[in-house]
Amino acid sequence: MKKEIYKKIKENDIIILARHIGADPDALGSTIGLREIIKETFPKKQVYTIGTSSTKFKWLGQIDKVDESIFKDALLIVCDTPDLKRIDGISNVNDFKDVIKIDHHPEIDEFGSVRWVDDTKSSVCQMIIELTYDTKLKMTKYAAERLFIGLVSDTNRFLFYYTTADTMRLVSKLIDDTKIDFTSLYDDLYRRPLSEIRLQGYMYQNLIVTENGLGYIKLTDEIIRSFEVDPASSGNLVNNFNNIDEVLVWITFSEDIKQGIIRVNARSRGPIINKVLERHNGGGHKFSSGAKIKTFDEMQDIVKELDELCAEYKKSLK
Ligand SMILES: [Mn+2]
Repeated sequence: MKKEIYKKIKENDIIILARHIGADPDALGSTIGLREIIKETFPKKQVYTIGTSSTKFKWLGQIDKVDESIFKDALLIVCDTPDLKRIDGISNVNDFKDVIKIDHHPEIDEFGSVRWVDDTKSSVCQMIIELTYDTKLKMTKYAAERLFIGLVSDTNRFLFYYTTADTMRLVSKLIDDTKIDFTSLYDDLYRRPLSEIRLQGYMYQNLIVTENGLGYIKLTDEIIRSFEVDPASSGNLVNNFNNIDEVLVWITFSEDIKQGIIRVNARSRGPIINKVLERHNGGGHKFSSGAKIKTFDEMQDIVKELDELCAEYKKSLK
């Protein structure tokens, strides 16, 4: 698989790298990192990363502006995106000469002439490190920094279950080879504005916890605005609610009036939750999923379904 991907990269002069909407460090790190790696290995190739620029993660690197007329002559590599409708900046993958998919989410849409999809990998950044070391691609320090950040972010500092011995081995080699100053990188990734920390305090105070171990919180537009935080980043705070003794599954509902949606972010430390979110216009990993719903009525359905899931899970442990 990795050899096939390398071969396609080698064969194509124009390469476009895409990832999912609502970019996170794994999506950005893998595409910006791979752009750098391909340019280092093949300086004559035109390599671009596309998609909406992220203000929050601007420090990870620039996104390119690309004229759509080159699509028909380009190889498209889609990273970290299981479904076609969530690819940022591309309406039809058939506009491209060829397509490769590299992803660690459970497969939703099967697209691309080469698909490297493995949901046992911690992150797509890990897959790009592996791809680089197992082929003739050349790693650079700049790329290594981006890949490290994406991997650390997706594993929550090596905390999540899909962190494996391979993850550790690859990261160790990466640091050894490129001498990245990884402790200073954490600073950019984890420094946060006070407003967000205060909202987090509000969420801890107001989390509703059911008897079965479901924790949830409703964040209306009014609440989010009173903390001067945007709805997308309020959802990201969900990651800070693990390790609560009484909580098995936890979920945030953040109203986004501008988009006319409610962002749903769910995490679990036991029950498998992605099937529930798939039923509500979402999906994701077994223990980490999201969705977009239209009304707070639907919130009640999700709460009920997840609460039942928690109850079943608890019963299964007895
Ligand atoms: Mn990812």
